[in-house]
Amino acid sequence: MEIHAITLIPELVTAVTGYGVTGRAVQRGLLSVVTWNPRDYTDDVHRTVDDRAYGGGPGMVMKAEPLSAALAGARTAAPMDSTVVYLSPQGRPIEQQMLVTQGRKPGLILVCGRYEGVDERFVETDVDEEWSLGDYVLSGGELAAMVVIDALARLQPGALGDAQSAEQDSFSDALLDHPHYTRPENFCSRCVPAVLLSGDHAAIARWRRQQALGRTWQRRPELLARLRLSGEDERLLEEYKRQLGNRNPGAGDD
Ligand code: 9D3
Repeated sequence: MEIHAITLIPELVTAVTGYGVTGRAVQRGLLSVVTWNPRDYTDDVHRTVDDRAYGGGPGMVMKAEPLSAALAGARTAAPMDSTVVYLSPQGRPIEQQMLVTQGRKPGLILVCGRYEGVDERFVETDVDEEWSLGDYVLSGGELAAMVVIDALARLQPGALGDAQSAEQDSFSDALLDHPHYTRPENFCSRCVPAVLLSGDHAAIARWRRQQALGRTWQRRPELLARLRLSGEDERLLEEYKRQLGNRNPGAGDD
């Protein structure tokens, strides 16, 4: 897929294409990232991209004309019907399913704001969707764009190794992961759970599923509430709670 990013700091956004899974996806031609700088679409000597807010108050606002002109540039190069996503604190919190849906399409145009944000008329006329990373304050949309690019890169067919991609089609989005261990068997007097050394692959799969269910129940109960558990999952989770209660006397049992 092609991702076009409208940004005042293109070097920041393109940094993700130089490393790791994202870098390999670009090298393999599975992903391309192209930047468009609103500053290159100004017509005054100062190359002005921001101005004071109507109504007063601190902080500057990104001007609509350079943004719109940069977007027109992006549209000439991007696949037809590319979705225009503005990354902003007012947006819909990003979830994996939104990225899976977007990752199957050929083109995406990301708009990164700086300062207090962009002129609302640009949002009204040019933006299809507004996405947020969550309820905390960043200083601009570039890091959010990098997050989206990273998450989309690893969803492109062929971007991950075989082992990783096989793991992806399973239930991995819905539950938190189980714990992982590697050598040595004993680290700071803490041993690897015996079942993982047993060679009993069915028992290992059961233990991992139980850990995933139990940790999700403890740490992210709202994720568990979205699911309809099988009878086997219910039993595994009940056993997890019971074992926890035994090691933690007096704890609640809901
Ligand atoms: C402290 C500034 N705030 C004024 C009350 C508003 C504000 C303006 C601009 C807060 C953040 C930003 C810049 N943020 C983004 O561009 C951004 C963002 C974020 O801050 N949090 C979560 N997701 C995102 S996506 C883009």
